[in-house]
Amino acid sequence: MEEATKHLHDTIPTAQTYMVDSDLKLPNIPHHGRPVTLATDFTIDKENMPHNYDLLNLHLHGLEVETHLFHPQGTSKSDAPWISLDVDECYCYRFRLPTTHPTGTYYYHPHRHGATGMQTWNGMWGPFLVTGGLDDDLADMTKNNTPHIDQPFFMWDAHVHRAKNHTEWEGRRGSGDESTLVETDDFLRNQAGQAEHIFVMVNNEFQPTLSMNTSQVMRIRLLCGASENMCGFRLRHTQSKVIVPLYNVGSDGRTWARAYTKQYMILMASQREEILIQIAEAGLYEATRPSARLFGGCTKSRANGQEFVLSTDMEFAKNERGSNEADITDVEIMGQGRIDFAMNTDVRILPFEQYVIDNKSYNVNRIDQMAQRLQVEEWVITNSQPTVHPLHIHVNPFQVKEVRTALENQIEFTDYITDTSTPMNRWRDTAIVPPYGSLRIWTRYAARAYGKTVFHCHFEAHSDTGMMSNLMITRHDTDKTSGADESTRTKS
Ligand SMILES: [Cu+2]
Repeated sequence: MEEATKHLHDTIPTAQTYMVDSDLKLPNIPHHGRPVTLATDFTIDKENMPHNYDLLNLHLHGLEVETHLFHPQGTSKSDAPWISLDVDECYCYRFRLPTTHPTGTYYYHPHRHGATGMQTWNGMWGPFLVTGGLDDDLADMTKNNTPHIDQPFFMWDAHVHRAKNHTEWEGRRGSGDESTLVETDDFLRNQAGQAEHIFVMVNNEFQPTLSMNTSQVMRIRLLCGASENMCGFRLRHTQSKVIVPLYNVGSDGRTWARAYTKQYMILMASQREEILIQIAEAGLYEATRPSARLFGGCTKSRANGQEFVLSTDMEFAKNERGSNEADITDVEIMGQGRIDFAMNTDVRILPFEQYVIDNKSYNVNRIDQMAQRLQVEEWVITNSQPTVHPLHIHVNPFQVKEVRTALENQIEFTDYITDTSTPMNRWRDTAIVPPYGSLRIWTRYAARAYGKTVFHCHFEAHSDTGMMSNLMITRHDTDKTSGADESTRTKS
C-alpha cells in the first residue's frame, strides 16, 4: 500500500490557498467580513503556514510532568526540533506522575506546530483522568446512601461545511464522504467563517440524552475540547426554564476544599470544570450553552423522582493523595514578565492574519522567555484588540490573580470571566486573555520540569499561525544546556 500513502506534510499551503477566484494577481481574503487585497509582493512565512498535516506528537495537557515537546524529550538545547512522528514511526516518551499529583480531569492531544488545529478540530484528542480525590469523596457519599454517577461531558466543536445541518453531515459521514470537514486550507481562506456550521458534539454524539434520578448526585466532568471556540454549560427545566444550580468543586484537574454554586459555566478552549448536580423534581431538563449569540444548543437530561444533599458546606478533597500546592504569596515573587498577544494584518505576509506574541511570529529555534526551576514570577498578558485568546502554559500551572477587560458591562458573562474570587487564587493551566484587557498570573516553576517548552494561545488555528513562544526552564544554579536524553526514536 506504499503508493497509496499520501504525505500531506510535503505540501505547504501557498498563495493559491488564499485564492477566492483564479486571478493570482488579486488574492482577496475576507477580514472581519470585508475583502482584503493582499500585496502582490507578499512573502510566505512557511513555519507559520499550517502544514505537516500527517506529522504527530503527544501533549499531556495540564499534567504536571516532565517537558515533552522537543527532541530528545526533556532537552535544554535552544534549537531542539519538535518531536515529530511520520507515518509508521513511534516515539518512546517517559513520564513520571508524582504520587502527590492533583486528581481530576485532564486531556491529551497532538501538538505538532502547523498541524494541531486541523488534527484537533477533526477530533484527535481525548480525556486523561487522574483518579482519587473527588472520586473517593463521592464513593464515600455513595456509601452514605447517596449514589453518584460519574458523567463525562466532553464538548467538541466539529467544523463542518457544505452541509445544511447536522443530519446531512451525519448522513455523509455514514456514507464515508468526509468532504464536509473543514480542512486548514479552507480555514485559511476564511478563518472560522468557512465553517458554515459548528456543531457542538457531546461525548462524540449530537444532543445525547443523559439519565439520572432524584436520589442521585451527578458529577459532570466538563471538558471544552473546542479548538477555536469557548464552551458554555447551563442546565434548566425544559418547560419552566428554572435553572439547576451547579456545584463547582474543581477546575483544570484540581479539586477544591469546598463547592461554589454557579448558574452557568463558561469554559475557554481546553479548560475543565468539575460540577456536581442534584435534581429535586423529576422531569426533562436541557443543557444549553447560555447565550444564543455566543453559543448554540447542547444536550438534554432526564431525571425521575429524595433528599437534597449538595451544599456549599460540604468538604471535598479530604481524600486527596497529596496536598495541593501551597498558594503563592506576594513576598515570593522574584520576577515579572509582560507579554502581549496580538493579531497583525500585514498584507505583505502570508499567513494573513498574523498571530503574534510580543509582535513576533513563532520560531522553533528562538528562545523567547527564560525561567529557572523553583523561581516564582508574575506575568501580565495584555491584549489590546477585540479578539479573545486562551493562554496555556505547559507543565507548570499558575494562579489567576486578575482578569480585566475594558468591555465591562458590554459583553455577556463579563462577571463570570473577570471573577477570580470563587475560589480566590484559582490554579489553572489555561486562562482567558479577554478582549481589550489583560490577565495577571503568578507561577512557581516546579523542580520536576526543566528544559525547552512552550506557552501559546489555545485557539489552535492562532498558535499554528504564529501565536506561540518557546520557554526555556533552566535547572537551579546550572544555566548550561543539558537534557534527560533517554528517549529513543525508532522505525517500527
Ligand atoms: Cu488566540
